[in-house]
Amino acid sequence: MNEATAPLAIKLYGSNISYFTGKLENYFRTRGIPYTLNAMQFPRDARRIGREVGVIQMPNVLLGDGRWMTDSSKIIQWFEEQYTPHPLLPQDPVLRFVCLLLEDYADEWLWRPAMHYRWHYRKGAALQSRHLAEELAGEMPLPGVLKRWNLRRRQRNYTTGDGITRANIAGVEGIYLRLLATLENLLATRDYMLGERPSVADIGFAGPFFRHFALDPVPLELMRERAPAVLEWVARLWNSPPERWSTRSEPVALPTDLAPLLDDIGQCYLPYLVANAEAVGNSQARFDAHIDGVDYRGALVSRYRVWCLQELRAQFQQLPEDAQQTLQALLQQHGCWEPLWQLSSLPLLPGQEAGLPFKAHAKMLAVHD
Ligand SMILES: N[C@@H](CCC(=O)N[C@@H](CS)C(=O)NCC(=O)O)C(=O)O
Repeated sequence: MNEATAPLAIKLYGSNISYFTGKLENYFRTRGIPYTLNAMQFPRDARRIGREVGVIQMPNVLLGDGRWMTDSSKIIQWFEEQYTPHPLLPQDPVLRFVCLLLEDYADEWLWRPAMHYRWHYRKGAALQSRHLAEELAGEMPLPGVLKRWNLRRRQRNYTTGDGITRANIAGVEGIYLRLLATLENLLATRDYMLGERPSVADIGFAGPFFRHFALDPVPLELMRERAPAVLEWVARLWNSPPERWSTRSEPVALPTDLAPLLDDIGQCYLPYLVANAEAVGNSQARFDAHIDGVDYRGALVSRYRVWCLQELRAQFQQLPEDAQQTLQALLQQHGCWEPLWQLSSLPLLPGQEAGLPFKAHAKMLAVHD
């Protein structure tokens, strides 16, 4: 597909403060793909879209030909394959895999500090519960105060329900503070994470950064104080149509200053994915995990994240042998190799991902009861 035959009239359904809606908006803008954002109304749109795609989550895309899509990562991969100009996945197979790994880490591991900062602190929770009540639940015949209260209560699934307790708050916030230092270091010297062109790695990080850390009062203040280059990158990415970057050269090698991110993936994110998959395999609803000195207690299991681990393995296995060898050495160097393959089999639901991005399995929500 080229520009002339691109599925125009793309409608995006979601919220203008949602993590994954923000990720996909950054993708469409950076790729130069026109879309309109529609606030997904509850319960009207949510029920209808849920019937179309199999789960109620956001964002969802309605293509000009009437097809519905869900899951930001698979939607992005679909557009990367279908819509050729100005790709955001590098040609080089090693860089491509690292991009997908960074995207997945941003989607699933940075979700926890992002939810924590939004819903734990009264400042953020009051502001954003009011925003969501007005944006998405305007048609619900309930008093505003009740809508806001319900929202704040429900979003605790994403904080206390995700294993965050008083005892580990410092650990959760440490993830963000370390990340700010790492990103400040690399974005002070270049425009985007891999170099002078944006990639799917930047898009992945836009979920937590554009829609949470640079929007919610507590993490925004920390970013303003400690990481002005990161704040500048958040805005730059939002204003990065292809004309801005498409004549610049693609990165040819992985920048060495990404090392702390890969170390964090090896030390924290992949061990968490392994603990989650073990818990799903044992039919647990919740699990405890000790990750990098931090105890998470009673975190809800996620079927979706079992599939994330499988997806990383599958992406690796599809690569040519020489790229696999180079990657294996890199992943070993950062402690990612062992947890990636630690479990001999993964407790996947049959056909869990087969229908994406057009149909999702009902149990594929990022975090569920
Ligand atoms: N893997 C999905 C995750 C989507 C997701 O979890 N979106 C959140 C909002 S940012 C959601 O709709 N959660 C369901 C809920 O809160 O009930 C994606 O990449 O699109």
